[in-house]
Amino acid sequence: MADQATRQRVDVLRRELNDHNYRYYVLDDPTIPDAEYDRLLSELETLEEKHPDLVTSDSPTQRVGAAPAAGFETVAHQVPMLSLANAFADDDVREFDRRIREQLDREVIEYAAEPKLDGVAIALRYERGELVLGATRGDGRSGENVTSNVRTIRAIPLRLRGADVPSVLEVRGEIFMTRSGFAALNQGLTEAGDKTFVNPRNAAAGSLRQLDPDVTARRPLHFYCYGAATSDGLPQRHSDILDALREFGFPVSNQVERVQGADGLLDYHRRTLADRDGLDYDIDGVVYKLDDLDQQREMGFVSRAPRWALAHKFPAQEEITRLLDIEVQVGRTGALTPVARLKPVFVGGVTVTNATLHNLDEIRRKDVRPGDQVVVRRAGDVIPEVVRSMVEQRPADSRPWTMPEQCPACGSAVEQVEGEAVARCTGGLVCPAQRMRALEHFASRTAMDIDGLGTRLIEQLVERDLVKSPADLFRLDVPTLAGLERMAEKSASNLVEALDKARQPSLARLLFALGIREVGGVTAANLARYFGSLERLAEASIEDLTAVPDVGPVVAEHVHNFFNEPHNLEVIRALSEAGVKYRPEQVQQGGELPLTGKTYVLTGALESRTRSEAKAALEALGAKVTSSVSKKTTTVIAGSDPGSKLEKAESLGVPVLDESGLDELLGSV
Ligand code: 9MJ
Repeated sequence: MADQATRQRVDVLRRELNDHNYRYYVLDDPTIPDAEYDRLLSELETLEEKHPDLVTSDSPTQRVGAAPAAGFETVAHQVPMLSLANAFADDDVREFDRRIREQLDREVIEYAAEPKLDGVAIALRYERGELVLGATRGDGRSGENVTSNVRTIRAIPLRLRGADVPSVLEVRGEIFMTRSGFAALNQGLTEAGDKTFVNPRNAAAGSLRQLDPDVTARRPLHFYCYGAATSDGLPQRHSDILDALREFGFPVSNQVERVQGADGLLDYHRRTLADRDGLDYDIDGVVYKLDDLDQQREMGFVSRAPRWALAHKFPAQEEITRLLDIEVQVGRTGALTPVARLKPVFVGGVTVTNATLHNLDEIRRKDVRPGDQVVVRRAGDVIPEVVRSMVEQRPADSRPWTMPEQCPACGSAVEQVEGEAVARCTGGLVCPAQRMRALEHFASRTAMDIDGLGTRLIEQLVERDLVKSPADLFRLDVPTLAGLERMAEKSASNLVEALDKARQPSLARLLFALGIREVGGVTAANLARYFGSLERLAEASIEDLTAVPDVGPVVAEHVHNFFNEPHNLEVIRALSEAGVKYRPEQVQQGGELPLTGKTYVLTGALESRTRSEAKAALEALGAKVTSSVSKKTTTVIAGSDPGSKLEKAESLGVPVLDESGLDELLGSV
């Protein structure tokens, strides 16, 4: 007798499996990967084997598949559609071959080996050469009549080719969706705001079970055949039957091979697994079949699976595990990447403990939260990724994840620029994750131009903790440097000399050397010329900054964020203390062009030009054209129906010109 706990477990498993079956077969919307379903089913099978008194007629172990959905007529298969015994390990395959050799009393067995397509099994009946019925597998004895949908699949011939066709032929095969077709379909569904499919197999199943064949017709479905229900009038070897079916007009995978013995089977499995990621369709294993039909008959069946065939599965590419935490990694450029820490899980042939989550947008889109049960996918050599969360299993008090506001490596503020997916640490100069790169840039020829301070040397200085921030460079002395690898007294004193020389950079060089995001040499020179000193630049508002030639709102935000980070101000102070004094710049807010340094705002409709033409004409004369009015605005140019910008100009006392004024301005300068 089974104990209470076992009874309860059996009940739970049955309920869950029935739910999953319903979701899979009726709703076409599974919530767990196949491997997880298989595990639950095999757990139930094991328990029922141990306790036969617990078996009930409605147990999911007592049938294959589920009731057909309303809308399709049920058809009985004249020859049942078989299922295949599964193998995962090489030993299972050797055992399969050993049993056949023993029963047939042969030394070497010849097999047909085929890829195992991951789609929807289908039976196609041809009478007098014409397609009369397409039926799904259903429970193997009867399935759904989906003829009108099947007829829309162009890979399936409506009439057999050739003059000499059998009076009745039933062909079996797999309808599937290509990966590229699946990606395109999902993209279209996303754009239309519709629900997407989880994988190509579900997309194929969902497409085939559309009640409107027009919808099926628009889906990128494909078909490969892998056998016939009867062999009347057909060759006596399975591989020859496939050739004959090809002649009748059916697509057959070009990966079908004839191989010998267990070694031949295992070699085929290895080669096909290696090819798996290069294919444009999903395969979840390979299928071995005794090639000789007489030998097939001799081997016979156990329950509903033939003893002459075996499905040798590949490792699952999707598994479920718990998302223990979302951690943030800081890259060399300061980009923050969220990384999923996972409860270790065996997927795609390896144990996975981390997976990428890409960025915050991605996490939000997928609504992935720490503590969730998540589906992890690892295909081939691709980095494992979190595909989705099992939202329905989430505790009620769970909260969405947010990006930390401080860099986990250095504590500096994190910036998330509008419209950019990536969040970044603003402490490039002090952040240990970015130190190497920041120092390399600082010392480089176009920045501080410190001769002799190359990557190798910086690496040593950072590794030995001799240099944490740029100011530390200027405190290095000859004995310390001479003690490093590949350094001698002479090269050490040369470097100290070079550092000394670098103590008087131009403001532009120093600014560029600080490595502010998106501030290249030209922008640094413009900023230097416009503000004249670091102090003034540090105090500039976003608006002040956008008045500088070449500086748009994004660069302005980076500069502003940089000077608002106390760590960075500390670095600048330390540089000054270490004797770095930049040469002051002649402030030059008017440049070479007549309107350089002037800021205009355009509002309302213009008559003789569009607003963007007017903007281009002003910019060509060195002006900045911005979209909002402030007291820094030189002049507002107002066309007809100007709206609130004109009001704002008037309230701030900013001069206003009409279009004829603009004509004069453009003509007069
Ligand atoms: C698939 N799924 O590719 C069979 N299959 O043969 C191949 N399925 C099969 N053969 C007998 N290649 C029953 C199922």
